[in-house]
Amino acid sequence: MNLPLLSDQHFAFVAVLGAPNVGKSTLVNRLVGSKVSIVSPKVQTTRSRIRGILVEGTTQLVLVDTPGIFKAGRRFDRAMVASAWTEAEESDIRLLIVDAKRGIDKETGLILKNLSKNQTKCLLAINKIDLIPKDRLLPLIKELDKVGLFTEIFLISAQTGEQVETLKQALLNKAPKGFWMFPDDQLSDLPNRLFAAEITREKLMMRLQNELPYTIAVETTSWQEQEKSIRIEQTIFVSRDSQKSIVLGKNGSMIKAVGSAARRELATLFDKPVHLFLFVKTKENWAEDPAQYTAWGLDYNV
Ligand SMILES: Nc1nc2c(ncn2[C@@H]2O[C@H](COP(=O)(O)OP(=O)(O)OP(=O)(O)O)[C@@H](O)[C@H]2O)c(=O)[nH]1
Ligand SMILES: [Mg+2]
Repeated sequence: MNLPLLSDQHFAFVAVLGAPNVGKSTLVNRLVGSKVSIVSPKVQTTRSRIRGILVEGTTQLVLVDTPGIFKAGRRFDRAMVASAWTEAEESDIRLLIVDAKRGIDKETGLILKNLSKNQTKCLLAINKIDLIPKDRLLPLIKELDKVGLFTEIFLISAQTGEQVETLKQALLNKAPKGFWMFPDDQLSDLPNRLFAAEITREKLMMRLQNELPYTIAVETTSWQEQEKSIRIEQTIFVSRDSQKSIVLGKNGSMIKAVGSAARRELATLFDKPVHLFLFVKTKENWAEDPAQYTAWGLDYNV
């Protein structure tokens, strides 16, 4: 494409905020038009900010997907939530997502309280409208409007795409004049090694039950790009030996299923056959290891 003249360029950071599981990552992927952030039916899927980049006309938007905000206890959870609030403060535009079905639950209530304290103006998107009859939305819209923080309200389904284009145009129109910060063909700022680890973590989150998804971390330990394929080695960290056997599964069935799902998706995403090797290691208290925080741009001391 022809780059717009510098004097014509518009640019904005858009922080996408909300309670866990409301559909922030699904929306960011849809707006970018490509998968940049992993999605799962479980809460706390996103663990750090993920930037997706969107270009249209003279405007470049950086959509910042953030971890869901909730009342966090553990150090790692506190770091995730803190990173979401940092993005909220540092962005040009804030977009709050509320789940149409859950409405103003405990987590969203907490977010509204915090935003109100600082009188932070936001755009609001009520998401998952495909799940409830339209007439049931009215009381929720009224209640949210009363909060007095929202300059515009959108009713969307990130999953089906309903009204996402309207929201996108509104975001594009809000971007002030400013130079683009990324190349026009870049979709995300996450390095391939980290993104590949995320894809494997997504497959684990889909399959593991109860607390287990929250006690694992994935690291890409080797990445060899060859002419016709990519060879990737990753380590899955669990915090106790007993969890290792669950991740491996009976006769290795779980790790095999995770590996082949991840490998298939990586091959599509990177447009090359992928050879993926997964190892499972016990690392007690990986969530207390400062290196894990640095890798993901999280603050250890919150
Ligand atoms: N029916 C329906 N489901 C949706 C919609 N948007 C997202 N979902 C589903 O909601 C679940 C959570 O979606 P995510 O995009 O991972 O939510 P998130 O807000 O990023 O979650 P965290 O990263 O955990 O904070 C997934 O199962 C999605 O498929 C929607 O518009 N309609
Ligand atoms: Mg997410």
